[in-house]
Amino acid sequence: MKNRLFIGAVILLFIGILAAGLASCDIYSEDKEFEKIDYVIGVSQANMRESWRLVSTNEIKEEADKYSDISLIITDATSSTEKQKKDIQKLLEYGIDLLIVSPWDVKEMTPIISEVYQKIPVIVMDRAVEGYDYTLYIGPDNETIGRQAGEEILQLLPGKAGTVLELSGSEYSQSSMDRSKGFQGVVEEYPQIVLIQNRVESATRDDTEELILRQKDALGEIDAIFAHNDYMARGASMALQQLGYHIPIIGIDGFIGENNGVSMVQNDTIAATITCPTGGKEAIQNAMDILNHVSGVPKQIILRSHKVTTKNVEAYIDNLGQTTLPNEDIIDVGYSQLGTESAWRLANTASIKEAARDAGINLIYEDADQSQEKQIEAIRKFIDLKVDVIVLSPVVDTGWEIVLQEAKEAGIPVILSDRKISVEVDDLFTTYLGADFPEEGRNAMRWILENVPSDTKEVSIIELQGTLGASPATGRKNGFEEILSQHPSYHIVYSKTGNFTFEGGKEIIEEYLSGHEWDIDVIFAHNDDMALGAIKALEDSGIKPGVDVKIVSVDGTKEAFQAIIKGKSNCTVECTPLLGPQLMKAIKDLMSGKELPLRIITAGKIYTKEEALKSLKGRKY
Ligand code: GZL
Repeated sequence: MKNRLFIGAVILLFIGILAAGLASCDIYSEDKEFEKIDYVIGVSQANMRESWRLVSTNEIKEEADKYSDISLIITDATSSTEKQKKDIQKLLEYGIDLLIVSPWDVKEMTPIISEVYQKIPVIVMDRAVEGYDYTLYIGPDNETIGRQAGEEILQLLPGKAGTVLELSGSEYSQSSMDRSKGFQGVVEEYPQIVLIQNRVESATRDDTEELILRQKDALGEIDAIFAHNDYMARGASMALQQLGYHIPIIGIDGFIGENNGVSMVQNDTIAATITCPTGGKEAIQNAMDILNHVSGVPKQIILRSHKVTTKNVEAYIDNLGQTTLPNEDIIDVGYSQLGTESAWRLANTASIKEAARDAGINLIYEDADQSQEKQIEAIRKFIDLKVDVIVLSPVVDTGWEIVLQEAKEAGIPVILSDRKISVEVDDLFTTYLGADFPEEGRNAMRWILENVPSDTKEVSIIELQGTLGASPATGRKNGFEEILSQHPSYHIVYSKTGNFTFEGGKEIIEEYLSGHEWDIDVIFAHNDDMALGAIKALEDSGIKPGVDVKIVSVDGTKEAFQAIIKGKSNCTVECTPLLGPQLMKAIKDLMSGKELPLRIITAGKIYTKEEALKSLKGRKY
């Protein structure tokens, strides 16, 4: 908590500087008494030119207004990385407690943000920096937004045929590239659709209007236009109006208010817009949880976007006005857990049961012993019981469409906990809460590169895979191989599934030993239990695990820590099973009418001997 006099001095100093016009920053603490200010939150905004950023900043201010004990200091980098670096330095000098930053140039800002993260909590918004050196990332899924725009453009083309003009933003804009990827992924499935791409570097209304006017002779061929934001959509619409053309347009951002996307759909200026939420409100809500050390703050919050069309615009606007009411009733939750195969799973179940008890939520628990059939039966049982919410930890990622469609028709929302599913339509579940599995696999291979040299001999790796078709196994394998493929002197020479169990890991090594002279440098196990099984098999054969062969695994269980401390294993990549608090918060938010993010992503650290020694005492799992 800050010294109140100090905070008062900071704010007065800032107002002084502001008055002198020496800084393009703004104190935002209207009507707040300095002596009540406990936290100062610095906001480094990339610019205040783009309307999307103005909306983001206003949402931050509006949400901050609800807390009497915080003050904001907002800086405007005016789209300059050099200035953003200076702004952040200045904010640190004024002693802010937490930084919210929307980076202008992600690559340039990553090291700066990483440095700040060593000192105070950092919330990154809108554009994700590389790696995980921040407290929380909040942003949209631009590839999904592009895919939604593609699905909408198909509705505008009779027979799914015609010529589409895509007006994209700067080639240096990650969000624009992601939107194009999602959009083109849809339209390229239809050979009768011809796609013409034009880039508007500034992504502004005026430049778009000029571009369309310049292209007036070619407009006769165009059947629909997709613009990467609503300002460009408006510019295109203004040009078409001047030229007397009526071509349907789809935009992105979806704000309310004159000349904004939703209002343009409402008055038929454009055919549809895809909302791109800013996360400003969520940034302040999570900032307060972080500053008050509330448990369950995730690593990433990926916000949900909606298609707003002439058909649903009125309902969309009505729904926006819905206030969220705290849910006082007992919430009944049907929870289908996949099994008891590992220490991770046992800790995961315990965390969820404990959190449900603490939250006063009635949890109806069904264990499936790693059987998808039993999970489907459990979901049908929950539907018959008319529970409020279904939580599913899916043993594999396919084969869920039918039963989840039944839940949807019964009006019961489904939350995916821990593992993902692959479904064509993304309205069969409300949100996914779990880890970034490919990143865990990348981290495992990065550790090998740093700790197992290949300069004198090529490195042979055995991979102990998790359950085939399960998202953590698929994701970790893909992430591991993504890095491996860049280093030709490292090879996976043997890879089998141990189904995430101790016995499974042990049997793979015994099988390998029965047919080969031991020539393995590293074992990569998709979870700690299989690594521990492998250690047993190695010791039974007189091979020193952790010495004769390095071992890296995933989960971060205390048993893995103990093996690492004894020198029998070398590294474990944490994947927290303690999802209970976040899951219950999501359920309560859902039941009070709040919209849940598309994905809530947890993250973990990498533990070797030194970190394991420091963290073993008090380890919860
Ligand atoms: C990961 C989880 C995996 C663990 C294994 O989220 O699904 O399943 O890594 C567990 O230990 O069996």
